[in-house]
Amino acid sequence: MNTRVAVIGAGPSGLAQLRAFKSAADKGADIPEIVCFEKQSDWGGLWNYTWRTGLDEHGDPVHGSMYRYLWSNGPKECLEFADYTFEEHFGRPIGSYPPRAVLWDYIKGRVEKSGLRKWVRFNSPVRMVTFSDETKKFTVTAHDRTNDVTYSEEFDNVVVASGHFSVPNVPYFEGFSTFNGRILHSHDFRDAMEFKGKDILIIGRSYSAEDIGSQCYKYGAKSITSSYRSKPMGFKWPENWKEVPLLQKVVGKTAHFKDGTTKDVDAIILCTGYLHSFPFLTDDLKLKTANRMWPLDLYEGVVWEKNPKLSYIGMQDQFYTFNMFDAQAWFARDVIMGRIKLPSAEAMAAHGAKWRAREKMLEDAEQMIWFQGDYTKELMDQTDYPGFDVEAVNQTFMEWEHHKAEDIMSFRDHAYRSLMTGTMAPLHHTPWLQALDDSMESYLEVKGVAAE
Ligand code: FAD
Ligand code: NA0
Repeated sequence: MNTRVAVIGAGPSGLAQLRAFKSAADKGADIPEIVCFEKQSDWGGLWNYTWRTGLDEHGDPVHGSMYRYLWSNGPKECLEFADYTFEEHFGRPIGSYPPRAVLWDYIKGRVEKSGLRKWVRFNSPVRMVTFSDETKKFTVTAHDRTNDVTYSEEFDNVVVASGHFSVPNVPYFEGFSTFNGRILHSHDFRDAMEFKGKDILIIGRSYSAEDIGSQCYKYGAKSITSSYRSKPMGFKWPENWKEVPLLQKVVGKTAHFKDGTTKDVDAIILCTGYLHSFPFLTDDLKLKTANRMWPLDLYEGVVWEKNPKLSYIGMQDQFYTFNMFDAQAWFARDVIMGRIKLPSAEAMAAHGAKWRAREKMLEDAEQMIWFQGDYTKELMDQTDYPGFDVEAVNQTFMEWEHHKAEDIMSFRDHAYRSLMTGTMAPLHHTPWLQALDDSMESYLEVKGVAAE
């Protein structure tokens, strides 16, 4: 094909896009030339851990939001690639809640096997993307950080896969500027050991709040107070963890809450979510949305309706992750290659409006999971992505939810069956609360024998 496609970002979403094109090529299709621009020096997106906070080695904002000791927050069976299983990668079944390093290895394994590294330009943040109505082409301007050269190239299509859990949403509370302790956003949280023996205040009630609080508990924080805006998380917390209504102000080290209670704290961790941010896109190309299940203006959650030569992968709030990104990438590929014909602009908008109407009716996490499962299935039905049993994945998510409700500190001690291979995962050798080493070597250790 005499066309060029730019993919922005080599995280799970961008790599899904590369794999989608490679899979078509492997089946004999004539594919476009693919150039993937990646800001970091390696691939894997958030799963590529960095100790840095603030600015990276080049002075650009650090992308990474992941921290040490992070273990998957959902069963790996729910995110497994349909075309590259955990068993294929590790050569045997492994536990259901792998730590970050293990998942990073898995993500990399698929693209390394496919020989896709040559498609990626590392250390290359995209600075600007414009579209010409005249030539119907995009101009992508990137910064080659290795040689410190900024250059522009033309592309027929652009796929934005730059993630949306990187630019922190940082609210202000009265007294922050005179607080006698540390205030940080979860984006800058790296090591729970820092908070050993400390009284911690967490603002927020979602996954970062739950998991960073749990980390701090696990690694010896003296107390955890989590402060919610809308409603409590409602898990059965350990005795030194209290949920309180929203913070009103801090005076010195004392936090004051909406119910009139107070607590002296050493550090405040803002687990207040992230902003969708695309500083490299002009307004006509820019997705503007909160973190939600159905952002508008994307046909099938993927194609930019105002200019279908542009696609976005992974922009939804996520229960489904890696295999949903795959389903999206296969869809984007087939639109780009002309295999899927898009309906009229009106029909695309009406289709999105229908999903949005259903999204508005969603009342809890379980309904959101079924919603996202149906969406993923709708995408898979339109391409040759090797489909999987979405209903069975949903059921696994349901079990996960129930295990969390039973005991938030031990839900990771359960194991589930692969919906791709049918194999039951083994129970991990050490309960999560006692497993302080999050290395891949430790996780893959079998009965005291180190993995090769
Ligand atoms: P990212 O992983 O963010 O990757 C985006 C890539 O784009 C990065 O490599 C970045 O460097 C690059 N990029 C950004 N801007 C530019 C630019 N201008 N030019 C070039 N490159 C650029 N999901 C799960 O399934 N299980 C989990 O346990 C889990 N844990 C999580 C924990 C945390 C703390 C966070 C924040 C998220 C977690 N997630 C988890 C969700 C996560 O969003 C997905 O797993 C996944 O990383 C999303 O992939 P992505 O490629 O869309 O985005
Ligand atoms: P996340 O928890 O970072 O997960 C991102 C939260 O912020 C909501 O609870 C919201 O409250 C709260 N909030 C926002 N503004 C606020 C304000 N002004 N005052 C008080 N509270 C405020 O972000 P969100 O968007 O889910 O929640 C924002 C992603 O990271 C998720 O995909 C998650 O899966 C992933 N993650 C995974 C892990 C692990 O796997 C760990 C951390 C994060 P409200 O009241 O609106 O709900 C281990």
